[in-house]
Amino acid sequence: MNHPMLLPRPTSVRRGDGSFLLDDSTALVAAPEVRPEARWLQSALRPATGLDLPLADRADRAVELRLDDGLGPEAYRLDATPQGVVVTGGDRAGVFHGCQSLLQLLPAAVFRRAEVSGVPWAVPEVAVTDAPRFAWRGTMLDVARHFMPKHDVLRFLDLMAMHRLNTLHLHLTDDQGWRVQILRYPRLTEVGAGRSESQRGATADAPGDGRPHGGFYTQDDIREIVAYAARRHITVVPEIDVPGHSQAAIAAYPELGVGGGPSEVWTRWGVNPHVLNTEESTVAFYRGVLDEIMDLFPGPVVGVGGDECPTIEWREDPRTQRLMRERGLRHEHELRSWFVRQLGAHVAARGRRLFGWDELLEDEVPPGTVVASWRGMTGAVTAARRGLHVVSCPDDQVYLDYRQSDGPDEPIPVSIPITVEKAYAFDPVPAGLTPEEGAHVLGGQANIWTEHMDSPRTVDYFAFPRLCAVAEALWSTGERRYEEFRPRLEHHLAHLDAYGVEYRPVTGPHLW
Ligand code: TNX
Repeated sequence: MNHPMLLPRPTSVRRGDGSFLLDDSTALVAAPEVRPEARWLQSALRPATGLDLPLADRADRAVELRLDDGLGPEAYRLDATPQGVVVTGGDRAGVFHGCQSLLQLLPAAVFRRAEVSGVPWAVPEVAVTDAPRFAWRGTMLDVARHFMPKHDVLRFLDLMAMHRLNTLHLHLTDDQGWRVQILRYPRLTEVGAGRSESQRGATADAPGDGRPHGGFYTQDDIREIVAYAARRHITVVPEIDVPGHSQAAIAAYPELGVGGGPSEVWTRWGVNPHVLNTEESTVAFYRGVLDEIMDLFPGPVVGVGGDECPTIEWREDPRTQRLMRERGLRHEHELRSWFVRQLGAHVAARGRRLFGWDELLEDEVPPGTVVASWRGMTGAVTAARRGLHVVSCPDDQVYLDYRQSDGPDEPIPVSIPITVEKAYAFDPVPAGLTPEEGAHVLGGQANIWTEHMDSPRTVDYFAFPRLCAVAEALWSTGERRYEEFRPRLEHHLAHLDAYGVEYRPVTGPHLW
């Protein structure tokens, strides 16, 4: 290896001829502020190397972790010489990212979970400087359509951290399931977290998978997920989707629906005509839900969805029409925004920012709202020009539920093909914005919708290696060339192999 194959690509790398060997004479030296990062590195190195690097105040042969506030947020320097390794971070997150790079510089077997003998744990002599291009480097996981057990969410967080991704957007509720315990409304999970095998009414447009399915996170599970993420410098952004995509909640509490509402959690995919009513009592209900959500998720941003909200039920309901007149609203889409604004005010009152899909731009949105642009990049342009912060996640580039090729052997051929190369070309800043407008783009995220992913194994296959490409698009500065990325990706896949990720092979036969 004459060039250290880091992924995502760092700002600069200088390679020397020597190397530093990690062995049982090596210690970990860390400033008190970065002890948690040192302990993380210690436990990350232990299983495969069998080394239990002691924490020390000083040592002759050391991996040393330091802070230097001259470096920017999340930035780091990694200097490995035959005498030792020094990771210097602009902040704790920077130190953590530097530790991730250190792991990647070691033989790929370091990602195995049991001791590997006969491997010299050599770090090549390098000087790496690095800093992220964007502050929001995300993945959205839809745990509503198919539940992802806590254990697998924790594993997914480790994989995100390996790729310097720092934001996990959890899509916690949808028509097909409510996945987070809310103490004051127990039926949300007692009823809303499970669906029957019913295939009644399935159509070509709205098929289902005909299987019973269920699962939810207790509040203790959520606290564990949030803490595990925080230790890896990942913020978890919750999303409670309203006022569409809410059939699971309506099944649990029919008074939330229009005219009695449907009585079952939906068993099909697609867009559902059933929506929440907009009574004051429904707004109050969701304020209560968001209160518990904000207690559980300390991050600055709280998602309320706002996407794909059909208005037919509101149009046909005399009571809703009266509420609209009383509120001075003429169109049903104004009612959707009204509803979102009520929740926005509640979120803002607790010092948090509202996060929602680009449908919110069809009307007035509370200042400070963060908009996820999913219908291509149009939403990103509109939001940035309106001075709103943007997270880009255009469906034609970073929807990881879409098929990975246009070949005949696609196991689950959803939508248009998004190849690794196409995902790699993703630029979160849309063309045509002025630099000031462009500065409103916080970053981007890959969205993993799980209608067709009923196991963590399937999520691996759809997420990787495209998520590696998206991670680099979000982290690395400077020109990106796929031909330069490809060999680094192949080197990186050995890490995923060692870790046990069932990614889609980039060459050779696809076994699925
Ligand atoms: C659109 S993106 C949706 C999801 C689906 C996804 C399938 C968005 C805000 N809504 O409800 O799962 O397409 O690709």
